[in-house]
Amino acid sequence: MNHFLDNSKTVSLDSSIPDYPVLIVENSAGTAKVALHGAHLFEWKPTGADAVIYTSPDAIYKEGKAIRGGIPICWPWFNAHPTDSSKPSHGIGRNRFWELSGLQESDTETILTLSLVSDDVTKKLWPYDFRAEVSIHIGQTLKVELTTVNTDRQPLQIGGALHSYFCVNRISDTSISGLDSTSYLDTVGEETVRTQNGEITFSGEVDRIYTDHSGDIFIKDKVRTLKISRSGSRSAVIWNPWIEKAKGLGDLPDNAYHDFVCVEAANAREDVYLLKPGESHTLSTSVEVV
Ligand code: TA6
Repeated sequence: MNHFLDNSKTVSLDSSIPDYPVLIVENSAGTAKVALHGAHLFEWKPTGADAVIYTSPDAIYKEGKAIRGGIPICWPWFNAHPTDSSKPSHGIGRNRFWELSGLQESDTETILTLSLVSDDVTKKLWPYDFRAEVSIHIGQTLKVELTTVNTDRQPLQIGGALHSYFCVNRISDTSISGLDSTSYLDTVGEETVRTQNGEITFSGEVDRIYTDHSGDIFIKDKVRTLKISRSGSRSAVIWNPWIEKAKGLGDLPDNAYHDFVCVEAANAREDVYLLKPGESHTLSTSVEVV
């Protein structure tokens, strides 16, 4: 990894957390932090703006536990494994160390590429050969691309989500637009298919999978508007845990539900991809302050 960093002008290595390397990115467009663990971006602050990406002050930074916040790489399945509930929720990618495999940089943008290749550990959880790459573009816009290459001799199914946590000044003053008239699966309580009417507002737990949608989504609070775009995705997840669920998360302060909302570029439920040997799929999300 170090040979990428030896002459870098915008990326440095923070080794202050034992056995948990973090890349610090600083360029003219802003600053960011990316843990090699989970290829997990957990801070992004554009120059002249407040932080866009939320991370819990109680987040845990250790192997095998996803940081609460940032953009967790939920891969190669979303939420529970489709057929085996003993497998980790949200897949294997967010709980493994990835390798820094590429770095491109200019004054205004830094592009980090991190890779994960199948090994004995991954095969115990997901019996396929693969190469996965996360490219993180830190500039005026933040873009994260997750590419899966099927290096196996059999087809494999890819699902997942870029589980992005966004800062809001207060969830009860926040609305989300861009999903009007879109069908969604409401997973709070008994799963129910509903249709979105107007903007999404928050007065309780929200945990929804919007389907057959690929347009831009906007998060508006009293301070600013964030524009979220996606590609390789026809499902989007909107989540806020609200009071009771927040209390049940040990790595999130009880009242922190006020401070974030998740808008996730997903390949959830039926929105999955069957890759033949040699085929690849890229799921991406980008966010900018508008
Ligand atoms: O994306 C929404 C969701 O699936 C919620 O149901 C909730 O479980 C959230 O992800 C967080 O999951 P995690 O495993 O990171 O606690």
